[in-house]
Amino acid sequence: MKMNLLAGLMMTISIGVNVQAKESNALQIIPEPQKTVLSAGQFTLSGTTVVVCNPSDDSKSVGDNLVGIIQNSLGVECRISDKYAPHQSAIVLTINKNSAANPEAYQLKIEHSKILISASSAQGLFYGVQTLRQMLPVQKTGAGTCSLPCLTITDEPRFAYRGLHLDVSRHFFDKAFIFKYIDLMAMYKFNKFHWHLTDDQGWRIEVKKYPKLTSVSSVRVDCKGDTVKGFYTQQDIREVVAYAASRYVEVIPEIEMPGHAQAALAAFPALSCSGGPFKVETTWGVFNDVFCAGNDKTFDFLCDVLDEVIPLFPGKYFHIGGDECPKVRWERCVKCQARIKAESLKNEHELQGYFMRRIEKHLMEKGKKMIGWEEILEGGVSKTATVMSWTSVKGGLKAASLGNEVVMCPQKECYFDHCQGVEAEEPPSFGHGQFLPLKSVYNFDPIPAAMPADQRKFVLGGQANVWSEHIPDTRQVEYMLFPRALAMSECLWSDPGKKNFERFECKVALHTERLRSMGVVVADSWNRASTKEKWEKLQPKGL
Ligand code: TNX
Repeated sequence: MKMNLLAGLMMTISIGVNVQAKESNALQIIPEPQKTVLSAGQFTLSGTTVVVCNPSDDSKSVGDNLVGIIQNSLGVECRISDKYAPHQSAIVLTINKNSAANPEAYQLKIEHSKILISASSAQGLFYGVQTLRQMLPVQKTGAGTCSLPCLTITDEPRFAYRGLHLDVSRHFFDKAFIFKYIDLMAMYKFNKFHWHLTDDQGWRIEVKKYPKLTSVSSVRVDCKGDTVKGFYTQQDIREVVAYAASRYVEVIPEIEMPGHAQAALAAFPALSCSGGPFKVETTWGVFNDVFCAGNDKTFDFLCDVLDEVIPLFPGKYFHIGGDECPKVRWERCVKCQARIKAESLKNEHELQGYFMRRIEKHLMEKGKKMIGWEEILEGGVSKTATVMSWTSVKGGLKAASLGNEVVMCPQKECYFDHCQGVEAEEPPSFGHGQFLPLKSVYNFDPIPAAMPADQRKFVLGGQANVWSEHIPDTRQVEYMLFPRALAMSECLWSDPGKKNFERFECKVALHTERLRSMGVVVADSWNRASTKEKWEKLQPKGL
């Protein structure tokens, strides 16, 4: 009898837990945590809950962030305290400075009367808070209270580099949107914002020494006669960088060279091989007029630009582009040919190598690590450069075999300007026939199966790229980003062994609701029969 009672009791607990689990947001975290152990009971979060942190370390700023999140969700303002009183309803934030754990790792423990979030750094603590945030009600309730199931989450990222990119050259998105972008990134534990600031169609960053870069290079009149313009002042940039830093996001600026430079050449035609004239480009593609590699004035100009831009970005990396640089002008340029001779280079590809290495030297003198698109492998790359592999994973495989660090963003899985459903049912996107549905993103692994085990350590992580040729406004950026960014965040953070697309789809439905309630546009394309059918059709048939 006694045994039966106990068994019955156990069953009630386990049914209780299951029912609770099914209904709870707590088990629908994106990116999926490494380990979640559910236990019986629940914690009630309310206005009387105290957020406990140590005023003498960075837990205080994370605590302030948490108070804001709770206020926003439940409509109550929790008090911050530096002392924990037993039996008080509390969320205790602790930084264990002496711990050798990954600074991005955290533990989140929900008990009956308190929640404990601990990490070895404020960044880890911040991620614990982001996880807790996803457990709060999806809609702002203003109810003043909510229940959370008792559990323990032990979590850390798979990759240190978890990037999202945004092209602000082809279309310009203002500072307010960049803040929103960074907020959304942080919510899903991305930590690198690759800001594509210059290209043929627009230069978007103020350089005081060269005011024409903004007065001329940031303005174009498109084929419909509409003016597309905009740039960030240095003050704007400082604000964005500080905002990102408070959310543990490093901003990586990109200044494109030697190709994709026509906007700059429109203002400074003397830095090209032919001397111009040029206009800020109004169509899309790859253009032949690039910076002249034989003219020392090109390097003087670029180093001046870098010298002004570098101090605005305290992060480790600086992106110098390097992609899609046609060599036709260099082939016919007296100065470029003289440079090839003087430097004993074999051809124009080696001239590109010379260009990149000369710029890298300057960056290194200023304490920056150069990162560039895979074409920087052309004509010899230095060991210290980081390579972004974009046309496929091949560039990344080659870079890793040379011992260079790699960020994987192969277009087949990481180009969010590509169509996410059947083309006729989607807004205009890049190219024709490009198809990148949610499921393909979800199946992305930054470590290709073909990569030898001893080279895998060179893969820092991955990134999704949002090129904006066909993205005229911020609503469209959000549409292209979500829900695919959710899949990318799992690819970069979570254990690939635990991937399960059906489970992920359920989470996406919940997160769609949450994001929409925050005013974010989220595409439904993944959930259409036509998208699923197209995806199935494209799968290789079994043997
Ligand atoms: C290739 S990726 C480019 C961009 C385009 C993009 C469109 C890369 C390094 N270059 O200039 O915007 O394709 O998908």
